[in-house]
Amino acid sequence: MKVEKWVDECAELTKPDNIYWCDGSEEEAYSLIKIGIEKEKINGNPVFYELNQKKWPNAYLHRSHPEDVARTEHLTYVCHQEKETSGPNNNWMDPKEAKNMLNPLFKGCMKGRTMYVLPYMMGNPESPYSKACVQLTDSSYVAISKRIMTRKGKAALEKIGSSSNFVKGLHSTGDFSPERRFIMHFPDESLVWSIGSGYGGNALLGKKCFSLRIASYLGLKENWLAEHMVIMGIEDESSTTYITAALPSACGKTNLAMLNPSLPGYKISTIGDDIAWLNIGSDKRLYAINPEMGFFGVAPGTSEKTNPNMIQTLKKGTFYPTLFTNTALNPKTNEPWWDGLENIPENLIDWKGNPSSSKESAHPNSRFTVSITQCPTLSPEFNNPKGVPISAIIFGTRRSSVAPLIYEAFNWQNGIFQGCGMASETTTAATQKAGVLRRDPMAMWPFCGYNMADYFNHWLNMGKMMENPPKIFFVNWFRKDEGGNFLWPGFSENIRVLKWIIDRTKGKVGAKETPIGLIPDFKDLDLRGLNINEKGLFKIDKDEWQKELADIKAFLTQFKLAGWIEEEYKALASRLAK
Ligand code: SAT
Ligand code: MN
Repeated sequence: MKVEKWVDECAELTKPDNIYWCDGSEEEAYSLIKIGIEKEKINGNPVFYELNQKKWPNAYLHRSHPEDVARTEHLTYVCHQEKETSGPNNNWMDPKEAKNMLNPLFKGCMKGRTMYVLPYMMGNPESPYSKACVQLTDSSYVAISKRIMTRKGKAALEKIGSSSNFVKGLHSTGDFSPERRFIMHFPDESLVWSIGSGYGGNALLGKKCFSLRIASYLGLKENWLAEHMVIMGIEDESSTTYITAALPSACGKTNLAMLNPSLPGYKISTIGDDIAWLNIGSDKRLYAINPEMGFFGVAPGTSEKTNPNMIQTLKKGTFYPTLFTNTALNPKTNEPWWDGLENIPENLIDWKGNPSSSKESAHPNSRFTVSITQCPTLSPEFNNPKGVPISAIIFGTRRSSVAPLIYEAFNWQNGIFQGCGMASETTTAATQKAGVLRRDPMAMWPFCGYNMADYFNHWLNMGKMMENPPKIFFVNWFRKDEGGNFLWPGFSENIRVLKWIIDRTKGKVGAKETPIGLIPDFKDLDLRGLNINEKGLFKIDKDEWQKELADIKAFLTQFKLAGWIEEEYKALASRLAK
């Protein structure tokens, strides 16, 4: 269906007062901000507040509806024709039934409001891997966020032309009620319907909904991968090595993507902090592009110390606005505040708009939305249509015990198997209890748009299609000692771990074999100047790992698994039994 016809149909259903086609221009961004400041309301309050423009140029504060602060995984559905195709990892509803259920919610939901038509590209329009999309929304916050996070504007419409080949997203904030909130994916139609939330992952439909859930399914059919990954370059004295790293939400991907190396002689370049599309090039190597144009990162903990490059990015101020969502506000200076910035001011306004003096006055999942073009470490390869060649893949978890700081898989198949069983402690990025261990294969549990049993095989097959598949590594920055203190300093010191990874990809250093994989010889891991308990960081506790084995088994048995997974499982069990 052509764009205009689809827009008309959606307008017929939702009945907006006006329809506004966005062109992605600078003036348009200002006029949308103005609408958000002066006209549109959420819960009776303005959508945007202007912040101190001297200190935070072009920055605005947004307070969400208080019940709309994170992804809602229990209200997110992937509606393939068959339940089996969605798998045990997704909520499922028959597509017809889903539309019948949502139709009454969308009916007339934009009365008295404006429908913004947002044409946008995921990826450089010049890239064979990019995709053209159109999102409809009744939220100025979403319209502006998409300008920051995607390549919004005419290029997408030009790309689409008169074809019906584009990704469709219909979004309304509805009445914000979690009772009437649904994020519904229809992969067969490359279509998303989302209602009841304005939160990033629920409402910016180019992000998790398309670039991961729907794109992962396209990837299965077209031999590529859509992954929840950082893409970065690490330059040493001889060359730049590109890697990707998958970590669950709110586990430090943004900090990693632009880390400030503590070791001399290293330089980081940033390509992406959340999503990687991985394709096999004509030379049979793996290449990564970041389909996004911005960062949607967690504010609390972001500081001069943990991520100076992000503070610079946020303060740069160009014609892209910068949004702060649900941070606290220092009313005296009209600046955003969260734990991590300079000392706590005497008086604060918390994320809900109430006076506060607490360190927790920003919501733990409060976020910034900022253009990647403002990042001082942005890679010159960011716009390369081919992407960058990947030498190593990292799977990272947040675990206070069990998982060592770093280890390397024995080979591709072994690495994919261990990726399938990986687990991480939950965070506030989704409305769930935080700190609970859950299995999160490749950090994709909430984002894989089809049956994960098929996803595991797809990963294996991708390896077979490459000539020299990247080496696979596992990291855990979050291990703690008996006293509950982190064993690893993290942040800029993570370069020490990345250095080992690069040295391994270049064949410069050996490794020690353990039952779970290869760990560094301590002489090869540069820990100079740190006071580190290596034994604690690398301990592989037999009892803990026996329990881990049982947990992995219990998790994997919900899938119909191919033989290679069982083989790898048995081999791991027997190595651990020795
Ligand atoms: O889902 S978001 O993209 O809003 C943030 C995250 O959970 O990774
Ligand atoms: Mn994410």
